Amino acid sequence: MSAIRYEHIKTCKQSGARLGRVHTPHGTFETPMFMPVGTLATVKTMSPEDLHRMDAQIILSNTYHLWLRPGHEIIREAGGLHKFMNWDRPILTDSGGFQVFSLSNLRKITEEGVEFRNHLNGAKLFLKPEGAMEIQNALGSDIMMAFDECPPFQAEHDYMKKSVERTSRWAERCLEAHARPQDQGLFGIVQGGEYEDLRKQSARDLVSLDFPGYAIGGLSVGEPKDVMNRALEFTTPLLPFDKPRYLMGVGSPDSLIDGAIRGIDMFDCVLPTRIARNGTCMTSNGRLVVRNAKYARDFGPLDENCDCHVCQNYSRAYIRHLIKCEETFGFRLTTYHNLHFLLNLMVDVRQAIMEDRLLDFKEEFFEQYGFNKA
Ligand code: PRF
Ligand code: ZN
Repeated sequence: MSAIRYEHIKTCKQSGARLGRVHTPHGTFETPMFMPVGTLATVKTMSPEDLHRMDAQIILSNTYHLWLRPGHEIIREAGGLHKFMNWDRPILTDSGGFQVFSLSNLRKITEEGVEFRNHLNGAKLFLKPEGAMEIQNALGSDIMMAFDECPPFQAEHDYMKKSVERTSRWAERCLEAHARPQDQGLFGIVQGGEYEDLRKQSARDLVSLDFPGYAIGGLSVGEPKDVMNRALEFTTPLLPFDKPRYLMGVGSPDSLIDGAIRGIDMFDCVLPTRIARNGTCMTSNGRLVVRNAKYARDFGPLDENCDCHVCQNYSRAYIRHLIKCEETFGFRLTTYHNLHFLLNLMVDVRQAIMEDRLLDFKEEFFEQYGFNKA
C-alpha cells in the first residue's frame, strides 16, 4: 500500500481539468491545489495558525535548506518536521537538486551526484540521491521528491538527453534508498525541457518505476508561457491518470489556471510570499504595488473583492505605511492576503471544474485581472 492515494472526483467537461483529492498520512488535500512554500520550516512571516485560518491544506519545505540549518538530525530528534514546526497537515519536501542549481555557483555534476558550495559559508558539499532520501526520511514529509537535475531551458538537446537519462538513473536509486515507503510517498520528476521526445523518454522511464505521483520539473525556468503550456500539453497525457501530477515552481494566477486546464493537480511557488515582502499584492484586478505613493491616503482594502482577514480589517494606507517603515507586521499582512488570494483562486477553480465551466472562468478571471489587455 502506498502512503499516497489520488482520488479522482471528476473531469471538467469544458476544459479537461481534474478535480480530486490526495490522501496522505497527515490527512487529505483537495486538488487542484496551491502549496505555500515554507523553505526553512516556516512559511515566511506566517504562523501555522495563520495557515490554518486561510485553509492551507499542504505546505512545501526544502531538503537542502534544512540539511544545512538546523540539520536533519535535529529535526529527526524533534520527532520529524511536522512536530518540529507544529504543522499537522501534509508536507511535501523538494529534494534539494533544484536548490543546489539555483543557489550555488560552483557545482560539478557527476553520475554519483552534485558537488557544490554551501551558499552560506562556501564549504564544499556533496548531495546525491541516497543523501536526499536519507534527509527526507529524517524530515518525515508526507511527499518526498526524487533527486533530479533541472537544466536551464536553453540547454541543447544533446545535453538534455544525457541529463534526462541520468535523472532516470537517479530516480531508480532514490526508490532503492527510500526507507519509509509505508508512510512517505516518493514522487518522480519528469524532465526534458521543451523537447517532446525527451519528455516522452523521461515519462516512460519514470512511469515504469511506478511512483505514487509525478512532478513536471524543468519548466518556469525563463521560457515563454506558450512554451510551458505546449510542454504541459504533451507531457500530462504521458502520466498515469490515477496518480497526482505536480507542476513545480509555478504560482502566477494565470499559470495556475492554465496548468489546471492541462491536467495539473498541484502547484507551489515562492511568488506570492516573495512579492508580498516587497509590497506587491495580488488582487482580482491585477497586481497592486501598495508601496506606491498613490495609496498613502487610500483607506480601502487591498482588494475589495477579497474576504480575507486582512482585507476585512486593514487599509492600503496602513499597510503601505508599515511596509515603507519595514515593520514586520506589514509583511505579515501582505503575505497573508497573497496566500489567501491564491488559495481562494484554487477554490474557484475547483468549483468551476465541478460545474464544467473552467474555460469560462478563465475568460472572466483573465479579463478582470488584466491579462487580456494589449
Ligand atoms: N526540480 C526540482 N524542484 C524544482 C524544479 C525542478 O525542476 C523546479 C522547476 N520550475 C522548481 N522546483 N526538484
Ligand atoms: Zn485579502
